[in-house]
Amino acid sequence: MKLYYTPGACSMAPHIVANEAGVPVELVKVDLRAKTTEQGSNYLGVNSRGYVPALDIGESEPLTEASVIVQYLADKAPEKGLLPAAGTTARLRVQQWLTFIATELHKGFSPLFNPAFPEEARKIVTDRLKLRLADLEQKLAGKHYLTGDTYTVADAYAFVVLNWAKPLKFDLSDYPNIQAFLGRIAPRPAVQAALKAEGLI
Ligand SMILES: N[C@@H](CCC(=O)N[C@@H](CS)C(=O)NCC(=O)O)C(=O)O
Repeated sequence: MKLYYTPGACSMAPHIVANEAGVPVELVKVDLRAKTTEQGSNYLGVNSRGYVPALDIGESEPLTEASVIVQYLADKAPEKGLLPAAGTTARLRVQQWLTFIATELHKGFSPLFNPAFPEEARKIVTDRLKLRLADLEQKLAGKHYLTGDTYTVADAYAFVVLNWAKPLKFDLSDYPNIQAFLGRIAPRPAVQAALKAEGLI
């Protein structure tokens, strides 16, 4: 299975989950500006939306959307416990977090990477993001991971997105629970292997 990724992007969430699940993926690096793969082919031919991640699952259309790809990969190795079984409330809780991360955190942080994003808008987006982070901070109190004591695909996705605070110089010092959460996930071998493979450490 080919996983189309860009170093440090949200595609690192499925990369980490593939490592955690022990599902082998062939990494294909994408240049998001040029919309080309490292082999020089047109990435728009893979994903017409031009964004990563995309996972080639042997069908005519690749699987897209980080929050969905991580579930697909986790379901390949249910014994790893990265995602509760379908039909359970526990699974819905993980999906609730995945949607929160995708729509509130991921899309909250991503415009801040755009140097052309106007300063006024930057403040509005940052203020909203801080509200979400304050809520997350509370929800993490007394917990190891988002849903409790068990590490799931949602934690991997949250780790990747919250880690963007570093390159964005977004101060997380008001959020000690979030910092501790990141500190718990970073040393995981699957995370370290993904960071290494993407050339980030
Ligand atoms: N809805 C997609 C969004 C993915 C996304 O925003 N990917 C970013 C990298 S983190 C990207 O490829 N941006 C380049 C672009 O949109 O052209 C998802 O949830 O996976």
